[in-house]
Amino acid sequence: MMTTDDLYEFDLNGYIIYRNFLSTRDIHRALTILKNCHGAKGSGKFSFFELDSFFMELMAHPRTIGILKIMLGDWLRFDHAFGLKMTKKEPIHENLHAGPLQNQRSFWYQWAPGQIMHNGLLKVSYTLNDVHPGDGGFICIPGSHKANIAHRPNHDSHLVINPSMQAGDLLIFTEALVHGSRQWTANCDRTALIYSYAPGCLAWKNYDLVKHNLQFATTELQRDLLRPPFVGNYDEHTLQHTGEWPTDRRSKIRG
Ligand SMILES: O=C(O)CCC(=O)C(=O)O
Repeated sequence: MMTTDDLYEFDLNGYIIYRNFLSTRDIHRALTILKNCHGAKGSGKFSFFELDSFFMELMAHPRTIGILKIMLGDWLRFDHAFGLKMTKKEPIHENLHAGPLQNQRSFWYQWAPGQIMHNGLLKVSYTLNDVHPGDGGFICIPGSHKANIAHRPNHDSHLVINPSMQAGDLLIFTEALVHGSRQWTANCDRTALIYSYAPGCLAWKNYDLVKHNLQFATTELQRDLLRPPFVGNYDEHTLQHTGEWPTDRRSKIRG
């Protein structure tokens, strides 16, 4: 699900774009549902799970989960999600944020001996409109997920890029990458769906604020991805070994 070329690209840059990931039908479906959505002032954020079952299906998209299993391990979990709707008329707070070991060390990127990739929080962003050079939207400093100097350049630094994309492209980036948003300037609206995933031991967002999404889950995989963070699954009365990996549940996460 992730080729050596993909791994090399992600390792080098801290992000990767899978082109033409969503079908025209899916893009159309999502945009139709989101037609009347408005992003919050200053950030463009909105919530979407309550709007249609399509967004839960996208959370458990088989190809995405296959890629994420390589990046986060089989025991990955969904952490949180939001949509972004930006127009050229509504100003947003332009910014760069995140980076290696930021947010209580929950943003990490590391390779272990044996060529296994380890990630903390990851973002998966479905782009629902074209992004041409200079349009604004997602920005990042490629390679900054491996930076050794605690330094945050300005969001208009020459080190910052604003990648071009087409509707239906999928952008995946590690939160260890210094990234952010730039003012949207194109005539069309910017609409993106951002899903965040974590290794099964980690919650970035307070689970009390996320668990209500379980009411929208309709499949076992969706419910499994929405579980709280944990690894051990035993109590003191059972004879399982301490720290045993919960293989019974792991086998249910299928890409
Ligand atoms: O896509 C964007 O504009 C930025 C997204 C972002 O900063 C984030 O998800 O942390």
